[in-house]
Amino acid sequence: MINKGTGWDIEKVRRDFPILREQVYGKPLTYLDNAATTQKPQIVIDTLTQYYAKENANIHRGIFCLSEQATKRYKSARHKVQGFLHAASDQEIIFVRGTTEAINLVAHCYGKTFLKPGDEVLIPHMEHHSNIVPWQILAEQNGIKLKVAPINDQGELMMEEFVKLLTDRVKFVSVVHVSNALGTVNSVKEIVRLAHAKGIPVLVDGAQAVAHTSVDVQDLGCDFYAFSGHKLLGPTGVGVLYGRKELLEKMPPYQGGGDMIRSVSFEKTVYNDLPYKFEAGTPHIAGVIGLGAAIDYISGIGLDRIEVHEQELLKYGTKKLLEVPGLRIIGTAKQKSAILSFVLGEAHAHDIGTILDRQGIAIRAGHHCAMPVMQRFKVPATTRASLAFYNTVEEIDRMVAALHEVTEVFQ
Ligand code: 7TS
Repeated sequence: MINKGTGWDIEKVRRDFPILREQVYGKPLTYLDNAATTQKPQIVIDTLTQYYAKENANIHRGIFCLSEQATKRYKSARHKVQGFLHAASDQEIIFVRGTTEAINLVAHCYGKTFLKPGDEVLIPHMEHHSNIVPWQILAEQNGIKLKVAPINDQGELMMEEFVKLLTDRVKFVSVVHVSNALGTVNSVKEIVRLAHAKGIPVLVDGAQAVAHTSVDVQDLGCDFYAFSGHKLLGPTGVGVLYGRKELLEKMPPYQGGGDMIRSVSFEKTVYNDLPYKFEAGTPHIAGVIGLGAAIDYISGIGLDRIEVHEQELLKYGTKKLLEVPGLRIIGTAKQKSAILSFVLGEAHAHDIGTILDRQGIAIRAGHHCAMPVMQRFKVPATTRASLAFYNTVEEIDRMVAALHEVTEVFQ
């Protein structure tokens, strides 16, 4: 069926994802846990298989054909990421294991070098643990202070409070683009503008953004941007840290080893140029090439169309969920991505998850690695459906019907 808003045939799109044809307990798989990880299109799976079956060689070192080819493909993937993020240079694209490693890299290399005891790092209350704990480790080791900007009952960052907290002691701001627990889309451009007016660098955690909206790091103006390949239809174990060249050049390396050096002697080691300075050792070559294929695929579908489709699903899903007796949505920001977090009467999220699982419906139950968000909303956990462009209205109907059954069980 052709969707009027997006002009695409959803069934055709779904055929690109072999796992969507799978059954669970004899029921069609209804995959609604895309914030945890997205499914992979056939072209990404084929790219990985092809690489290992026909092209496998280490990069940057062999003078033989396969190694040169692998090096070329690795480089080409970096170029694709540069285009995807609209970065000024591919030297600003560092391949890492994922968002978590990217943030840890910045906390370690930038934080340990440029932040002094008493300096403050400001984050919103809605952050994933991976944008909290690295700063707490830095606080323990370097004596910096972590400051938290409050969120309102809709799950939006309270901008007036944020501005008040942005004092002269704040030397770094780290903020999620899209909250994985609430779906809130932060006004990142405005946050960057406010911080930069005071000379404060900003890191953006883009883990939940890149597969759902188009990102232009130069337009946002941010200094660092982090994301994971596996949440963007790509393989696990690979991700990206974008960093402004000027800052990356000033930062010391993250890890030492092969590839990150130009020359080594026991007296003096000279580090390599960007981006290699931050890529010690053999990288996840297949993963990077697979991520390149994922970027080609998603760009072919078009993030503008993806956004239209997902916003339609969000609107529909919100309306249908609110028809379930006793259901309360946690996270009702005006600017919201297609994430539906909710609590349902007295039913525990894990029980809901188990009941839905028996119907082949994969959703997440728990704190979503955002325990402070649960504390803010005074709930132990939420049930969360997180949507992707290959999800359908029928899948939402299936989930909602199962939730009606849950309410009957718990009455
Ligand atoms: N930041 C955000 C906003 C996230 O949602 C996640 C993962 C991460 C960072 C960490 O990404 P990783 O790839 O390095 O692990 N979020 C989730 C989730 O919502 N459910 O499972 C993982």
